Amino acid sequence: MPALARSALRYSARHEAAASDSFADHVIAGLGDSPKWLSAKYFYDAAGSDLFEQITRLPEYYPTRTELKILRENARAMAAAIPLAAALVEFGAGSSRKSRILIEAAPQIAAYVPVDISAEFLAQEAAAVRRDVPGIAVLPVVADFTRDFELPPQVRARPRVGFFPGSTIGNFEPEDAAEFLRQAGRILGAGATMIVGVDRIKDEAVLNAAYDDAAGVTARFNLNILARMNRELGGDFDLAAFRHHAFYNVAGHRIEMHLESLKHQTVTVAGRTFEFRAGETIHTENSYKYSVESLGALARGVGWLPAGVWTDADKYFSIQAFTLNDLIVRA
Ligand code: AVI
Repeated sequence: MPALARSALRYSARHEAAASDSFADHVIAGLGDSPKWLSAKYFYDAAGSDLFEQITRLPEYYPTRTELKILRENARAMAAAIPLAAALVEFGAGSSRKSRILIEAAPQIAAYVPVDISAEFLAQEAAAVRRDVPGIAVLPVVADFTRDFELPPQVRARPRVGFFPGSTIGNFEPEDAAEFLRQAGRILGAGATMIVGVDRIKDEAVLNAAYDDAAGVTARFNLNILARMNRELGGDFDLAAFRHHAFYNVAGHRIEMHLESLKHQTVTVAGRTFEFRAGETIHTENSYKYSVESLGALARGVGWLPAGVWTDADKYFSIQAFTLNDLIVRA
């Protein structure tokens, strides 16, 4: 299951404020709005998480394999940005696959702190890292990493390095991404470093293909949210009456994913009835793309100063390091 699956990732603070934490309330708020929307976090039930794993292996979906390649090829240089006896704090621990590349290249990392909302998944990952990397203190924290949480007391005296791979930051609205980075600075504290993986702005055709693959896996991933509403909220969505629509919004620097109603129809879900015009869409996801400069500017605005950039030959993806400007944080 991907990191995003288990974290209570918000589609946007505005949308979050419109709905409570329950799926039913969220659906009622999102489908009752105009234009209609649903939070991307609801993609990731068991079926959706499995489909996302399939997406990461698609020929068109370059982000996962490109980030792994950048990590493998530059792990030593990244290790140089990690202080002696540091604690590596991973926001949304994923499968720890990416952290392990850093941990292997940087034996000075003394503690690994994966932060995730799923206690069961965290315990499994923590046990695996303890088994494979003797000598490292593994200190999992069960928390929603998009909200405030406390680091374990054992790492407070250590230099702290945050790690947020996977371009998950791109699924936040930019103001929420800035708020996340500001909060990460507060949690990690004075002297911290932050390493962020992010998808870059690139040729529209490459982006469009990555989110509308020939095998139709991303379409199934998007449509699964309708199936999930049918399963969990007594919905009667006819999946054949909607189509996956993904496109790069050039001015907004983001991929938008929508589900488009193919006809005029009425759907019942969560005990309510919603009308769809032919061609009307439910906006299900934004995936923002950043240049090195635009992520740098966003981070700088909340106190993080650029400290390193690693990328691939095609300039498709970047991993960027930042250090905390303690003066701004204390102000
Ligand atoms: C998890 N996240 C970074 C993915 C992305 O690329 O925005 C989710 C995704 N949506 C469609 N394909 C992949």
